Amino acid sequence: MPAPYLSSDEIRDRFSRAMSAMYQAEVPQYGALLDLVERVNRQVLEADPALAGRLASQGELERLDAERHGAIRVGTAQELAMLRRLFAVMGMHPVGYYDLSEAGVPVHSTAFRPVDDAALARNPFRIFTSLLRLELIESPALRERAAAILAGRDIFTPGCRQLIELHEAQGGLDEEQAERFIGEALETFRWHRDATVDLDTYQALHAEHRLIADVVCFRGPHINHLTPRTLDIDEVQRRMPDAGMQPKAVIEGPPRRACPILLRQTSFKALEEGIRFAGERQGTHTARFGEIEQRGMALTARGRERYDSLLGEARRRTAGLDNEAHQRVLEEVFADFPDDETVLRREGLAFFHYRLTDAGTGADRVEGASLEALIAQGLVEALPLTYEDFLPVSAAGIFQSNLGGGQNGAYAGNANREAFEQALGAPVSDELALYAERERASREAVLQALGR
Ligand code: OOG
Ligand code: NI
Repeated sequence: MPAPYLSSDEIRDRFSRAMSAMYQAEVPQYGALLDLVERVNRQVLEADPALAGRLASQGELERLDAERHGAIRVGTAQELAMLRRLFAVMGMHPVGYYDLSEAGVPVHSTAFRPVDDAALARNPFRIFTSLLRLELIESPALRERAAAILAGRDIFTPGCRQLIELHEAQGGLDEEQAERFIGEALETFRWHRDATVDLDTYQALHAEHRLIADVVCFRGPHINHLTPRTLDIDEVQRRMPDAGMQPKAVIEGPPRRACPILLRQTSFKALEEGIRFAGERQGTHTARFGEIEQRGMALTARGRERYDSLLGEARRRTAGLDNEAHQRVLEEVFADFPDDETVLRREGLAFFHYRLTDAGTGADRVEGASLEALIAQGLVEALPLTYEDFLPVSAAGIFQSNLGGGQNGAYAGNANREAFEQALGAPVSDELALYAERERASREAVLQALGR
């Protein structure tokens, strides 16, 4: 009998742990961030037994500090398309299109992530993946130089390519193959102290944009950060300096709220690291950092529109403010956004998962009652769906805090989802449609269970 295949969830789970171990060994300060997050999470749970109970009942406690995402940047369509096949082995599929040119960064991006309820519950690990847009480089000579350097590298090991093909051919990987795949795939994300170019070339590309140098001058798309989940992002931000980390100036995203929405993020700034360049002259490169995130509920198109407009209003008033003042302005502006689960649901601002309560599970058929009535009767409960994606304005803030503030307004207005999908070799899923479908399926299931 052939050996059974591992589930893609299992492979993703093992891969994310292996990636975490590799990154902690490569960037000791990231290990210090994990320790700080762990301490703060423990204190939050001690101070809030109700929260601890809720997380325990959702099976969240064991893997609280496990990474929720990482990020890489690649240089060519071929690299991106192969990554799509690599991530598919782990049940991670491209969701969403993010145009960062608007924020002065010459990339566009997607998130490779699990999509269904069970896979997300098992391990929601995702990778924010950006494709460099050489076409936005103004100088034809520099553009051609960069393209030629990229054409000369292969970011995948031969073993990795073989195992991806094997997975596609047989529909899975057994234990031994999966372990080999994880080891080979990890090589793509490893840091290389040796640049593939000399310092002059690096500096010429860096002068156009640091990100271009980061993508073009190395053998592979080193993982540039990993991001654990914190239960109190404000506290971790406050304590970072004492733990020897320099936090970015402000926490990105919405303010602290009773009903958290979307995603709040902050990071410690990228470290300057010594690089061995070809030739005599040597130098450094600044790319790798550590980030933390706190996720809230996914918003509907209507909720998101409100969020974007309030965030825009707040940003007109927060330029140059420190984090405390920044958060105060956000809180003031977001006072207009409902902060009550029932209101958010009734006004169609957020997505929910419906499930039977214990009373609902034991109940007889209920004729003709609306979902609202079933909730009022205590037979059905609505739990907010967690936001699983990213926020372009926040992502731009993270990019910029690690790029020495360098910006280029000339890149703006260049969204090109079609070109991205063509490079990827597949369409990206619409994140809102995914949440809507999960909500719809849960609503159907409870209505059907109650015999309507
Ligand atoms: C990705 C920055 C975006 C996030 O969490 O929004 C990101 C990068 O720097 O490559 O990771
Ligand atoms: Ni990130």
